[in-house]
Amino acid sequence: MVLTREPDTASAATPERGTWVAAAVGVGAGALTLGTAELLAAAWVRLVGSAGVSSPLLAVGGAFVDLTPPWLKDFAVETFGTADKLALGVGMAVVLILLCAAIGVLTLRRRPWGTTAFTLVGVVGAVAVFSRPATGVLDLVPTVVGVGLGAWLLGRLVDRLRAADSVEAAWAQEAASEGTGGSGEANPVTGATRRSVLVSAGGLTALGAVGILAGQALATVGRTVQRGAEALGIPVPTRTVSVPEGAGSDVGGHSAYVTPNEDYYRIDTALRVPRVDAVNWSLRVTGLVDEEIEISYADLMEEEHVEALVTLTCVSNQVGGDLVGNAVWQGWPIRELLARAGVQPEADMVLSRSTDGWTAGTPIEALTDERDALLAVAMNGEPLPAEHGFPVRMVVPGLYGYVSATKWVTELKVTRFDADEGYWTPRGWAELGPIKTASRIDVPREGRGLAPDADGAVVFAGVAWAQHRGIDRVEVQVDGGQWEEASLMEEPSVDSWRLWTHRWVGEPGEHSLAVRATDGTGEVQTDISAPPAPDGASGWHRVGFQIG
Ligand SMILES: Nc1nc2c(c(=O)[nH]1)N[C@H]1C(S)=C(S)[C@@H](COP(=O)(O)O)O[C@H]1N2
Ligand SMILES: [Mo]
Repeated sequence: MVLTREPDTASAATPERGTWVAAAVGVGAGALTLGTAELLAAAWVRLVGSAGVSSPLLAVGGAFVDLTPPWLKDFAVETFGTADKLALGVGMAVVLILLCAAIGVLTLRRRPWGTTAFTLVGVVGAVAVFSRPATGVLDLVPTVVGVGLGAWLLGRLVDRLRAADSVEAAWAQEAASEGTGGSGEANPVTGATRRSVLVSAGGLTALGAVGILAGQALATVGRTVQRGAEALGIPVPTRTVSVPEGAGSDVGGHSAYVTPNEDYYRIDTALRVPRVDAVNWSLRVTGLVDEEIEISYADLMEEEHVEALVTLTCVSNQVGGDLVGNAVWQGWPIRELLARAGVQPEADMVLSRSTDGWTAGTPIEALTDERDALLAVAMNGEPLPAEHGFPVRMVVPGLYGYVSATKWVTELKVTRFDADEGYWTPRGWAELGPIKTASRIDVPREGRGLAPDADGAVVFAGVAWAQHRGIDRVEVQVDGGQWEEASLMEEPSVDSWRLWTHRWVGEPGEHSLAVRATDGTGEVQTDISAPPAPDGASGWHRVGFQIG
């Protein structure tokens, strides 16, 4: 029996079909690699107790997020909003599947090149793991084991495919000369058929997928984060806030004055929400201080807490966007902690760091002046939700989140702007991030109709914010006409947003509406349009709507 391939005499479809099977083999080997690595990584965290990232998927995703240029971050937030992490996951899956398929085909054509390429992709994963904060050599084990297993399987399955291919080619040749069919039988030496190889590849893909999913589930499930908050109890604040009835309106579609925790926007670079145990948490104050200090969660619970109404805003928020939310925060003023450590006169910045290595650079005045810059432990009367920074985060009125609102905070380094920089600064965002005066139309929504009441009137409604300066006036303009002053709801805090409404009588048909605010210093919101990067979007929010 002739077992060498003769592509010219065999049927033309033969090599092409082998190519598809090889692609499937590549995908199967890749899936099994990741399944093994992700499962091992989940177990690894518990076995070794490493604080680093040993999951290659998380590491590559995290490295990608860290390397994302500002225009791409902007595009992602604009296009996917807070689903940007899901979009990243889907994008990574597509790229990996195509890459593995290509490597499978390469292995069929040039075996050593293919397995080398596979290993190289694994090396990229290992480098990503090693680049993550708090990662050590031991964290490489899951990736190395996964890649080793995957590369071996890839080689083996491609060998079986080649054996099956050559015997099928031989049969095709026989069939061509004898005029009878003979395909589908097993290679007498290895027992391999294309079908059996394909089935193996499918099995590996399924097994790998299960491993990946189980790994993710295992890494997040069953880790109680509220431990400590419950054990130690959050103290009653010495100064509480009460939200007056008149801060909100009953206009349908109008933002609630206080944003419920479950509706609060979430923005961070963490691909997996850090699960920090309050009992083991501590915060260190380091750098340009008289004495470095460290406090535990229990220490923090013994201090005098205050409540404050503060609206957080993301610098990535577009004009009219929803990356903004208002909450009652409870915590201990940061200035008291800094005073205890003793800030040296040359310091002008605090670099706050979270468990996952993310940092923010905040001007020291914002943390030491009279404003309610807090080490917050509760949000709207509940311990911080994990995704909003449990057990402790920073909340600083007047500054965008990227320069101030560090979640899962564990270190405050007192330093200087000429010596240190926060996470986003080298990535194209401004060093300083004061929040720009902004206003938004909630009602009507773009393109919607408004039904006039018996008097032919409709009601517009929205929010305006200029944290720590306050909002003094909101005006609306219909169809480019006169600016009309809107009614302002009560303003319990200059650090939070202010709701507004406006009653308007107009003709049925198409209209356009614009809004602008004036802050507490008398400055009118600019109509000069700016994109979010580098220091926050500006311009008036406009919507088109119909009456009737
Ligand atoms: N640890 C950590 N804290 C972080 C971030 C982050 O990526 N990591 N992002 C900041 C940004 S850009 C914003 S806008 C706020 C958002 O806070 P929220 O998710 O509670 O709304 O968190 C800030 N704190
Ligand atoms: Mo942000």
